[in-house]
Amino acid sequence: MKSNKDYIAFTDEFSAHNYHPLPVVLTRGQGIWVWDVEGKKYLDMLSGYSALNQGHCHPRIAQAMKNQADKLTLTSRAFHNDQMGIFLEKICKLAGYEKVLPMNSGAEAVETAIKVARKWGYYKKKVKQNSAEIIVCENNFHGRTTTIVGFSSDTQYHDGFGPFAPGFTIIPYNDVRAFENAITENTIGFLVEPIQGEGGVIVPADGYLRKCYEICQKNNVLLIADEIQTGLGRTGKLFAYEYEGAKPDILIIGKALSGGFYPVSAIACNKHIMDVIKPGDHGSTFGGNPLASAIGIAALDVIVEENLAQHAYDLGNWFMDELKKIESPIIKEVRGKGLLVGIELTEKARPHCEKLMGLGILAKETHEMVVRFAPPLIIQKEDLEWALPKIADVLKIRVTV
Ligand code: IF1
Repeated sequence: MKSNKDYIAFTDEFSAHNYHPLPVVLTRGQGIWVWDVEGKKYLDMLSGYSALNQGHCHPRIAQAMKNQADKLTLTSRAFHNDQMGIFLEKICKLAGYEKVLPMNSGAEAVETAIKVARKWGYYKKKVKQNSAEIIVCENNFHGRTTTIVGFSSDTQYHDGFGPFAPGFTIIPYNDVRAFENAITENTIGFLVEPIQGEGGVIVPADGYLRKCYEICQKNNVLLIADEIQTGLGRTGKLFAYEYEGAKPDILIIGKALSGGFYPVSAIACNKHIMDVIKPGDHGSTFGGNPLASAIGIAALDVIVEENLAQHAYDLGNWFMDELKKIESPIIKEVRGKGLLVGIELTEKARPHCEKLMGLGILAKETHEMVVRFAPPLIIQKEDLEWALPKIADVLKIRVTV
């Protein structure tokens, strides 16, 4: 039997080195647990960056995928299929919008939102052609395409990938005045994460999103919420914007939209925005395919029928209260919403993630100093009670001398 080390050495031979994963090779996942190639079991506290809100290999989604995989997987959009309408109706009813444009990766959905917003700007707001501006926030993460990294404030994400698309204004996050002052006659959208995940689980002040929503309404600017990570129950509401009553003009979803089985993403908005898109304006080979749609239908049913948002709300609050009881010289702040939790340390988080791995807990550092805990939303209190003493033991001790 090959060891973790053997697999890593073998894979490194052929793989681009575009990640620095923990030295663990996973071979099986079930619910909140994963196993490595040496048979060791781990509690997954990352959930595929919130694509696995329903847990690994959720049987109901797996069954939906298997049934559809034997029937029809792809038609292209040159023809209709019998699954897409059911899927898009479910999103519209759940999220409260009239129209959906289905895509694949999160970045593609963000790009789609940018294109739809710009076209709305030119044809509905009557902004001068090719002068549309979209306001974004420092520390944003919206994906890895060159348009998107072009407005990232993180040098690593855009170093060496220029030149970049114009038309984006970067402002500080959680600063209403900065947002209001950045609006010009050409501003057509404000693209924002309700909580900045990769930015280090940055939760803005209460009322921030609501005030931005009101400023958008006043200035005829589209509020574009990237809920690819915060959506679908993760923060204790179906969508994080619900905490603020700041319903976006364009909602972007992905990740858990498929329960981790398949890249499925979408944007949702109302007809007066989506009707700027005419046949042939936009699309993709796999967008809205019957397999993705069948998986998405089941993934959404699981989130609703297992009441995952409320569960994340109740358990997340208890979990954060417990984490705040840990007395440690290196814990600077415990923050988050629902089961999107970050612990900011006064030193690098990576060594602590490596120690947690040794204790059977998989977590990932973000922005160097933050340990992110985002377990599948199906996790139970006793599972977190199992993890808490281990987390406390690791985070009580300084690693860097
Ligand atoms: C990586 C981060 C998380 C996202 C939000 C769009 C996308 C993501 C809010 C794009 C994707 C993933 C991408 C993955 C790591 C992970 C990540 F660290 F990069 F930022 F989750 F925080 N909007 N996030 O979080 O969706 O195209 O990936 O489907 O690129 O390393 P995607």
